Amino acid sequence: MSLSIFQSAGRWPVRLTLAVAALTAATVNAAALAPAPIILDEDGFEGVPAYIPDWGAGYQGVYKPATGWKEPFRVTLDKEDPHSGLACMRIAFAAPGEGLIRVHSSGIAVPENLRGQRVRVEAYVRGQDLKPGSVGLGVLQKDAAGKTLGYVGLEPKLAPVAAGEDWIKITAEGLLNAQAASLILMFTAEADTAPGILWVDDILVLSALTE
Ligand SMILES: [Ca+2]
Repeated sequence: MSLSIFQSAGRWPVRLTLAVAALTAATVNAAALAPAPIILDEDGFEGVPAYIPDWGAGYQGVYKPATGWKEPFRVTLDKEDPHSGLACMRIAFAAPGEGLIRVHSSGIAVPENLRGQRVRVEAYVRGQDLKPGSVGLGVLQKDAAGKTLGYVGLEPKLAPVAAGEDWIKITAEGLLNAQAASLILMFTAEADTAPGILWVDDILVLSALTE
């Protein structure tokens, strides 16, 4: 079997053989420059009871578990139309407020060898009645002592949420601070975006050594 493949390959025109060889070399180079990403965290909001234990939320300087808020927003687990599995997170901006609303994950550890390297956060979102540009996903960094090091890319809305009603993937990507020992995923919303709803599912946090 392998002999016949080898024989037929031997009959390929020289130009085609060279093209295949060049393509193979390019693929190998790309693989060398982009090591396989390492999964730091995943969250599909599955297997969670009637609440979302690990997410918190803040408004006007008050931070508490995400499900502890009733006004001006409400965070729940939603089983109506998740991107995958049986559930997703739903953030309903019920009444207009002032300033910013922040709904955030718990801390995600960054191993020492990945600090200062690239990070990529992927999430699936859909929205209803959200003002364009009013909500975005950012990645807040903290050092080993818990001190805030600021957002990746200095941007609280590194991945803006489009206002569409279909599930779409958003990606927040950038270089980590060399001291970043943990990350917090933060959905930041203008409090005056209400009324509107944001759904979130299938979050993936990836890191990769960049040489
Ligand atoms: Ca899910």
